[in-house]
Amino acid sequence: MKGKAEIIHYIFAYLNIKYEDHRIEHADWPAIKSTLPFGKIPVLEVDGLILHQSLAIARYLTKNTAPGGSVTSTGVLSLVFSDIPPIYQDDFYVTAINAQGTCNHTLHVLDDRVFSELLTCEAPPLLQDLETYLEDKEWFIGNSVTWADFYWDICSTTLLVLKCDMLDSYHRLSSLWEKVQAIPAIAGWLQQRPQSRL
Ligand SMILES: N[C@@H](CCC(=O)N[C@@H](CS)C(=O)NCC(=O)O)C(=O)O
Repeated sequence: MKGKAEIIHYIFAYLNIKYEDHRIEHADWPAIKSTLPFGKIPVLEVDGLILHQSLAIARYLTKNTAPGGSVTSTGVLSLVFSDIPPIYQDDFYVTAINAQGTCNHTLHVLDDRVFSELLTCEAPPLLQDLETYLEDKEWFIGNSVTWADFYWDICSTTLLVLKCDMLDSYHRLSSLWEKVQAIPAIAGWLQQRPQSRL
């Protein structure tokens, strides 16, 4: 599984932006959490300003760049980012981490029934919509990769950890996932990224 920061790592890798990556040890987290806006990571410090919320940071970093997509893609971006996030929402995500036994969160834990309903009832129609939308296009939006494709790739990685046959019926989405991972800058990041469970 990959955490909320992963989209930012993909964008940094693709745009070849140099950055300092500060990972937090579990024991240090409570003290750091209280200093952060909304008590969550990732945050990105730019010229002394602390930016937070992973997708807002992604939009900021890709503004006016090719992986940001074009203005006319706004509708499509909202499709991707309104429909997929239910699979990747904060509450769902925390539950998923708990299910994996990787974390000790006690807040916002959904029960197993809600979790499995999300995976088995809510996710398939969303995936089918995305599969249909993708049609025979190479990328979700326009003629080149955008961060919508990166985001899809990261969502897929997590979905497959949670349910390994999750994408079996969605061949276009599966091949998009593979295509993103084959982009040299992304492949390079996948090889060099820390081997963490998140
Ligand atoms: N809405 C935030 C949520 C970020 C989030 O859930 N971060 C998790 C790690 S991936 C976190 O900080 N968990 C620790 C905690 O809640 O104490 C975003 O999208 O950036």
